Amino acid sequence: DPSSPKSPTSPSEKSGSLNVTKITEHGKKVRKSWMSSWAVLHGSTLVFAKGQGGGTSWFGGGQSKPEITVDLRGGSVDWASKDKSSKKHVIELKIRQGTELLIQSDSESVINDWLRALTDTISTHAWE
Ligand code: I3S
Repeated sequence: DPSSPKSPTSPSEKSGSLNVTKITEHGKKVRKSWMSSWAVLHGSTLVFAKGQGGGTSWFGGGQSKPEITVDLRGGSVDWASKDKSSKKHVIELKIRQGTELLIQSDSESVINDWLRALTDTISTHAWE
């Protein structure tokens, strides 16, 4: 749609391996369940699909949902405070409807790139 205010060179197209868990749903704290996932950012939609990439075995993940889809519009993202997780390189993503996720990678450059992409995406879609 050429009349769309969205730039065709939007930064919000990205994919890669990330670890993810919900920590809050509908404003209520939920039990952490880290999931090794393949994350795909497309427009303002971010999808975490289970079981592709990562390959680390320390997540358990037996009770994980196979997929998490989030709408980033109106959300916020920043580094997670230390009390949210003992892991390194953790991002906290707050989205609509009282949902909070933690996103983690063992790679500092990977997580830096994701923080930049998510920050850019949220500001790009701020007026929708
Ligand atoms: O915030 P918590 O409760 O320390 O999070 C840990 C738990 O989710 C733990 O699972 P159990 O529900 O079996 O205790 C996970 O194995 C840990 O990874 C969680 O802590 P980290 O610091 O890794 O996010």
